Amino acid sequence: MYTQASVSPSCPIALQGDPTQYFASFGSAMCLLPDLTGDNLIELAVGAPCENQNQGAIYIFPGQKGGFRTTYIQRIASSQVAKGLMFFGRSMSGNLDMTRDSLPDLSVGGAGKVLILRSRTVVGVSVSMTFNPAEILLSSYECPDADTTKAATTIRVCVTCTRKSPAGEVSAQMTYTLQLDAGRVQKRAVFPGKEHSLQQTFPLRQGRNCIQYPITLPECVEDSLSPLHVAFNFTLTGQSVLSEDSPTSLSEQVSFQKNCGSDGRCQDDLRINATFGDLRHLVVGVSLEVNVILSVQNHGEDSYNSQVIITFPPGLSYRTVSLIQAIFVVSFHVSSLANLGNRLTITTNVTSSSACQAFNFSSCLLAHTPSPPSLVPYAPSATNSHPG
Ligand SMILES: [Ca+2]
Ligand SMILES: [Ca+2]
Ligand SMILES: [Ca+2]
Repeated sequence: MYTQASVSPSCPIALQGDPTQYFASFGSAMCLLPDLTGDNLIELAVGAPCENQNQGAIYIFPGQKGGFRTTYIQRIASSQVAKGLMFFGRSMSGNLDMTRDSLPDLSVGGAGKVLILRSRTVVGVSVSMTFNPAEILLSSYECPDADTTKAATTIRVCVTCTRKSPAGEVSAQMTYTLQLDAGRVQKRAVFPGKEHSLQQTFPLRQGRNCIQYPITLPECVEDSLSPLHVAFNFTLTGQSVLSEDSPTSLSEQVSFQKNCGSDGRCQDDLRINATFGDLRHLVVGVSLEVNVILSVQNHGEDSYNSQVIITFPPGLSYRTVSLIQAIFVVSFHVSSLANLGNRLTITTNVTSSSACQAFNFSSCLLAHTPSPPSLVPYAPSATNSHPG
């Protein structure tokens, strides 16, 4: 009696090897492998024995829920395992442990040879970074009283390593880099040895592996608003391999203590004053420059991201700003065609991220704008002629 098989002919996914390899005979041999990646899902090995002029190669496709990923995680070419071996990958068997380490091996057949490829222990890592103290204290950074030789904080990085393979030894070297103020041009902090970054290698063991370093601030810190970013990056070498879902970097930050009282909130009280100095009259067409003298005072707690916005009429164009002792001199060019009327008004506004409200100040100056002359030179138009 004929019974219809339950195999469905539909093929929702297609696996593919190196797309630049033609006549590869991809799929000549296939075998299922026990989990190699440490996620408890089986893998698939596919042979392509005619790749590279019949030298051959094999591909490993990782398992995923309901099937296999269509992108391979490893390609092993014949030239990587044996010199001159032809048709590598024309037969395969994956359910064996020839090396007796309880980790699955894969035997791959070629022309006249069978090779055993052994799998390695997969390890997963998680990384944590802490600082002690958790905040850089005012006494460590606020000049002139700061003791810049003492550690401002101590960083501790812990790497927790777990074996993801069901068996096997963890054997790996971790090479890490730690960077202070990563991505910032003006670095504020250093490790012992006065370096902004350091690189070290240590043998990674199962369980917690911790390192710690003191961090010092060798100079007065001007920008205490931006926290100190620390970047940790690492690579693994050795017999064990890192699982796909493990991180290879971590970035954390430590803030500077704010000088803003017990409530932890900074409330500044900014005032601004603007004058034109001794200048009493501005004659448009005669004075080509006008200076605004600005002074900003803070009557409250520390101010952050403080900024001054100056509003000025058309006809003036901003030139420079210079700091002379505690005042700013802002220079403007005055166009000889500026139409200022009889009064030049400049509005200044000071604000910050810690301000309750912005503070405005307007200053004005008598201006003399000559009236446009009523007589204009007569210029007969050469083009305005009527053809006869
Ligand atoms: Ca797997
Ligand atoms: Ca084995
Ligand atoms: Ca406060």
